[in-house]
Amino acid sequence: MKAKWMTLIFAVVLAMTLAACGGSDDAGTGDTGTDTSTETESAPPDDTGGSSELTITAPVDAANAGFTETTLSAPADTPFTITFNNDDDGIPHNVQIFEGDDTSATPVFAPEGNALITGPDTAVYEVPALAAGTYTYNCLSHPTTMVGTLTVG
Ligand SMILES: [Cu+2]
Repeated sequence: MKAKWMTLIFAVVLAMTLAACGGSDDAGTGDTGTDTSTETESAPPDDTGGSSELTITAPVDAANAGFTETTLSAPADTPFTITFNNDDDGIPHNVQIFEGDDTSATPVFAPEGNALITGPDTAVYEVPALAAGTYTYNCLSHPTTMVGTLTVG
């Protein structure tokens, strides 16, 4: 009998704890109004300078739909990674990067051996440091439809 009570009390305390953590929007739990700094969500890095861990996704029908991300930014003079998610079942894609918008030039980054990955699959590309500027990225197999702009700065 005592054990059952303990279990019940524990369950109630647990439920209250979870409820307390759950939402910041339901007032009336007796908290004082001084809402100083309840939840400081880890802010994602904003556009200034860009992230050194980029993600590019090829969705289903990417050959027509293009990449999910068509504009990205990365820090200048700093190596960064691109996690490339190919969600396009059975279709090979990749990501290569060109300086400016001349995609007929030699890419400043291309996967080793110009490798394509067939979805569903993920590749992590290690991109060397790039100088500040505007770059274009595309897919080797679908260079006109799968294209985006990378701002490095
Ligand atoms: Cu492609």
